[in-house]
Amino acid sequence: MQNNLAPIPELYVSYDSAQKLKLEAADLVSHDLTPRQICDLELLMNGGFNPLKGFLSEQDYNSVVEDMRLSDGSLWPMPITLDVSEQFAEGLEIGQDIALRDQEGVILATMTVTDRWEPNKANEAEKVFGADDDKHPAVNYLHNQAGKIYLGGPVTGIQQPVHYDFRARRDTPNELRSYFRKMGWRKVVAFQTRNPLHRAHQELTFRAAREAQANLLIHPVVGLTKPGDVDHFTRVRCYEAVLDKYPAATTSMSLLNLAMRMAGPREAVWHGLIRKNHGCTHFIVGRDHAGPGSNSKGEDFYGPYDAQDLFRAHQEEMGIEMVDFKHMVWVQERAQYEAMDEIKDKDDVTILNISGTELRRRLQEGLEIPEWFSFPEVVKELRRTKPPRSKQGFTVFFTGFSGSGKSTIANALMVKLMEMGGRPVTLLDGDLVRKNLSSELGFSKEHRDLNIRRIGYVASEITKNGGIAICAPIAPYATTRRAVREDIEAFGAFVEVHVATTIEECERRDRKGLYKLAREGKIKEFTGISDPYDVPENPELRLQTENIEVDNCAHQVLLKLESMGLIAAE
Ligand code: PPS
Repeated sequence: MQNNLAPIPELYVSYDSAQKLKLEAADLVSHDLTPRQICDLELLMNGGFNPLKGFLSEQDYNSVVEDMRLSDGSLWPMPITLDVSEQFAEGLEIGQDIALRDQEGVILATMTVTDRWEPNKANEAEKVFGADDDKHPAVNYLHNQAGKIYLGGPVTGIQQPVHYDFRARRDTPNELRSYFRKMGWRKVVAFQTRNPLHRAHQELTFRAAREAQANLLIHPVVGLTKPGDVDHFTRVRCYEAVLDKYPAATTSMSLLNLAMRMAGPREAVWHGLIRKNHGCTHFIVGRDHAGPGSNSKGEDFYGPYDAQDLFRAHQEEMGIEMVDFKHMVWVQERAQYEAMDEIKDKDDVTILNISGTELRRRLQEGLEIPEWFSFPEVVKELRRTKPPRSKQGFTVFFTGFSGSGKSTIANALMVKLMEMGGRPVTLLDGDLVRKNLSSELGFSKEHRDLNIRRIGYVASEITKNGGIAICAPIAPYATTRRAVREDIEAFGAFVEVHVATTIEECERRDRKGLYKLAREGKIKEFTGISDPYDVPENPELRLQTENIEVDNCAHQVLLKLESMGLIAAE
């Protein structure tokens, strides 16, 4: 198979038309795109999602969800939808043009709204992601982040989203096509990745290209990947180091601003179509490609070879060939990487490998990473951004009823941590936050959520920058706590501590006299009396406080932090 490198259609208008359209679009109703929608829009506009011409119509959406095809029959496995709030959707008329803006308010495109509907999200979760289970990142997004209504319609591109980082490494499909044309690369194997590359990856990609007698494109995703992944800045610096290890002029790297869904088999087919659009002829699909990890029962969402099977079944129609990902291992006696299934003398040699989990553990604990496993430049980069856990920032998030003892324990913990020294400590106590950060808020569900999200935001910034944030709000709603956990876990550990003092005991203590007022109906929506509290199901620690000293409670938290490697036993 050789590539056809003719340009593919883009959705952009010419420069002059774009200037004019931009002025006109300033008067349109605007939708502020989410980070995921910006990624989707970029690939829609530059042809990465060819043959899509905009966000899916209702008919195309139904057909994609049910049959992996657009309503005209073309293969397309992933619903690319514009989700918005009910409130925004209500104000629109069918046929109306809207402006699509990035997060700074820059108009990137206009869209003619041809469709507006309320999707059956549970069905989308089942059919597209395989299960209606919030443990799947895309299902979680669907239920807990995406708006209730979808809008569909053709997009007119005005300008590309601006990227200030690694500009020279970002290529549209047509830019890559013309690069391949210029270089005479008629066969190109694409390697998709969201992880740093180590020696085994370098070996397997090099072999894959050699076997297909093709050139190699390292095509990492730098849009949105799985929560908790190494950030793309670090990864790209690592990739650049690895790029030098390939024979000159055989390999290139380009960054793909894709928002992954971690949809396993469907995602593999989607990735293949996107690479086809970028001018590639081959695509490496590995074991558990774009796998989201395990579901809420602890089982994998997809079988390990489901993605390969689905890709293989469609590769002819897609016009891009699958290359098997070889499981490469280090053979100590021969001091080289070999494909596991090609080693004949397995019993006579020492086979070495380090799993992703083991690598993370070694990085977290500052342990040695052998040279046979990775390149020193890569390890250095990873260590620079991921110091051992005992030097990273983290958040301790106390939750419990009013008067449960959260603030007192949090205070004691703060003092103990400050005594230890090493990292700055900030206490975001419920009452303090309500004075400074959330002074205008009341206790409706909406306001409580806003309050907790603000606390979460500040804590995530502290965590990101290597400090310790101690939060002590009531935080009564499980979904909000989960969202905060996700925000923070992107940067460091989130330690949820449920201060499990019973409501009866809190009411008996009634230190602020609020329970009395709540019983008398003088304070409305009072947690535990007239407003719900979702008991945390799996907190890192649950503290019983009755007849237990504050000092002891704080000490239990310290022990937990120590067992998690967050504070080092010096
Ligand atoms: S929340 O739900 O997490 O936003 O609450 P939080 O910011 O932690 O604020 C709780 C403190 O406000 C006082 N208070 C109330 N609590 C619960 N429900 C109602 N309706 C209410 N009205 C006022 C109460 O003193 C809480 O203080 P703590 O420190 O938890 O005892």
